[in-house]
Amino acid sequence: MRCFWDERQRAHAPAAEFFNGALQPAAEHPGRVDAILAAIGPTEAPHDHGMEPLLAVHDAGYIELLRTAHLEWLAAGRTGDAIPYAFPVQRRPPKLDRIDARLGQYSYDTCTPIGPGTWEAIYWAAQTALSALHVVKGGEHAFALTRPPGHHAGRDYMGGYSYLNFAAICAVEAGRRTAILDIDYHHGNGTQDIVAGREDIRLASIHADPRTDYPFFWGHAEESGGNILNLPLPRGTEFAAYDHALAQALEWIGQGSPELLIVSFGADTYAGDPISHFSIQTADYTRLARRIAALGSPTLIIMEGGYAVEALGANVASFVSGY
Ligand code: OKP
Ligand code: ZN
Repeated sequence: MRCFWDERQRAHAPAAEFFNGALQPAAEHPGRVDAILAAIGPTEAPHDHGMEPLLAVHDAGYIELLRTAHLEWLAAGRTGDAIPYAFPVQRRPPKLDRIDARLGQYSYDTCTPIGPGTWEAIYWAAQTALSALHVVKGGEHAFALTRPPGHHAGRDYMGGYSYLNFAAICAVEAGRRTAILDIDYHHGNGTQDIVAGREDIRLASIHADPRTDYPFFWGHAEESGGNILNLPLPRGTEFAAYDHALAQALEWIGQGSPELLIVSFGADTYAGDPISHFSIQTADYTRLARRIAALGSPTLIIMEGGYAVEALGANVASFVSGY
């Protein structure tokens, strides 16, 4: 399988994330990709497809914030990464200039810091995904090694370590009947918000029940309907139950006869993941990938989460080998 990666994605290197009432070492760090690169073999560098595909999905004001927030943060006399702390829950924020207000307006959590290299990393991650998409439009499968993840980012918000929604950007750019299968441990709320109601894109997601797990406010079974299918599973879920949900998701996806499949792949369903609670084993990823491959659609695999760095390379290689 052709694999795409760009070194500039390393430029996003958050020092810490605010979680459980304290600053913690960031779970999403550049070391994750070293493990994956060592396991998957040679990669290709992306072409630059420019801003247009990004602006087809994301709000221009939000993109402007992503590009400039860290400079404004420094200009305000701050050090370190920009982190929001106040959020406009009244949903009609006045137009404000202060950097803290702007950060809050375009985000929903405190675990998604913007550092000096964040824009460069996410821009090239998007280009990595778009370059892999190009190959898939030609009928082959491809893997886009993207980081930080993207599936929590909405049209005009960041959150969950995500800033640009690579899966949604590629689904919209594809211009075909496209299915997105999100198998990260966490519900892909950003993808759901972006694609909900679209005739040309369906989204099936298998994830931890949001009654117990992040992102809490999205991903409940009752949100299914139209082009969205949510299959939440309890903490502790093992291969058999997961595989059953996957069969359901694939049957529903197949009913839409997709010309192209995008897999938002998170290896954080792994039993040893430090921030997640499913029980998938390394060898299971090959079986899951085989089942997905049997759908028969050219597939773009986009990397989302996966934080057990010591097993991450083996888990990703196991999944990719199933294709
Ligand atoms: C991103 B992706 C734990 C904080 C948990 C954020 C989870 C983001 C997951 N240190 N909150 O879906 O893997
Ligand atoms: Zn995740």
